[in-house]
Amino acid sequence: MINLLFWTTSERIKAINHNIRHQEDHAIMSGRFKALMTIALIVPALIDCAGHAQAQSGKQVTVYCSILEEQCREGAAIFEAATGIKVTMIRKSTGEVYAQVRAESSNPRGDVWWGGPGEGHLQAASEGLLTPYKSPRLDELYDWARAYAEKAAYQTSAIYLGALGIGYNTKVLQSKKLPEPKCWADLLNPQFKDEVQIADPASSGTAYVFLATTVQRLGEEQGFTYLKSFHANVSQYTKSGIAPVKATAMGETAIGIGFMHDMITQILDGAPVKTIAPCEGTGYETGSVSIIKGGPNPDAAKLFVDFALSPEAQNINMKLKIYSIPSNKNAVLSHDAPKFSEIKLIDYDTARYGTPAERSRLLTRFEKEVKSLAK
Ligand code: S7P
Repeated sequence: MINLLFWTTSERIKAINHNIRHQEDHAIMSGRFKALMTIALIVPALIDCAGHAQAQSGKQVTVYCSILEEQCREGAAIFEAATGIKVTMIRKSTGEVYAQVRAESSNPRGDVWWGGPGEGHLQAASEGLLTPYKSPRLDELYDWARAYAEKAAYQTSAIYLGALGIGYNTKVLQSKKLPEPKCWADLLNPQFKDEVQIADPASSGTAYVFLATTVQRLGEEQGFTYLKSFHANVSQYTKSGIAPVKATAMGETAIGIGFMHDMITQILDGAPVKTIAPCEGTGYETGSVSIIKGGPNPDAAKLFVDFALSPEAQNINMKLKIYSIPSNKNAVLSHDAPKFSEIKLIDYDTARYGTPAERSRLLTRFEKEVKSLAK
């Protein structure tokens, strides 16, 4: 078992907010400067990678990808072009990748696990399913991200942060004469019966962050009381965390629970969606990248982790308008990213809720006591 004890929670929040204020200041750069900076950062790095493309050709790497499909595809294309290493990219939700890595542990097929909230990665680390790797890129990361890797004994590293929030479709609420929710407590309003979508925490890292946020906010017993009432308003538990966000944008559900940056992507695409950080405070994810122990291509896996920690990989989000908070100091942070310094965060404890004892137990309890309830 590795020691995953972090700083005290208030130190952690202070460090995150300090770094993020700094990151947000960076976001005030003019568009032109940002564009120049992106070019200045990407071109030399790609030339550098291309230098060893020859040496790497014929090699391959299998990546289990728990960020969004479009991010996975874009990342594979950039990495292949820069290194000559063929990428087999398989997109699955965080809980599904955890289960697959565990099931394949006697004969691992995957090399890298890219993205998704950290709890699944930390559980895999504790169960000896990952290989420690101290990437040279760690020096480029913000303090919160370096501390995360160090405390995880380098079995996983942080690539982004994302705040959990509520999203709602303003047109649907208006047409059904429903109030705009502002707090987690509002979601228990019987008027919202079957109007809320969230993913299943067993498959989705996003929904597990919601489960862990709820029990940290209210204490476990009261948290489960909340979840049971909330269940009455849930129309369906989807497999992936992004599905409720997309359903909200399409007007298929009035309310969706997801990461605020993913709601913002829909808003920027013109969907009639608003997103809020609930008034009681909210939890957040530490998006992670890890090397799978015993994977068939350990050298290529290291190169892929170096890539995932680089500004080039983290700037893919600028193109796709997916504004999670990058861990690399040289990655660009958009004006449109949720302002972490303005969000009321709870003392969210990724390390504790990523232990096998907590994660497996909470998921089993959720399955038995909440999902099994009649509607
Ligand atoms: O990068 C965007 C993002 O939303 O992709 C990940 C993904 O939604 C996690 O999927 P599951 O909930 O289905 O596991 C997030 O970590 C990340 O914020």
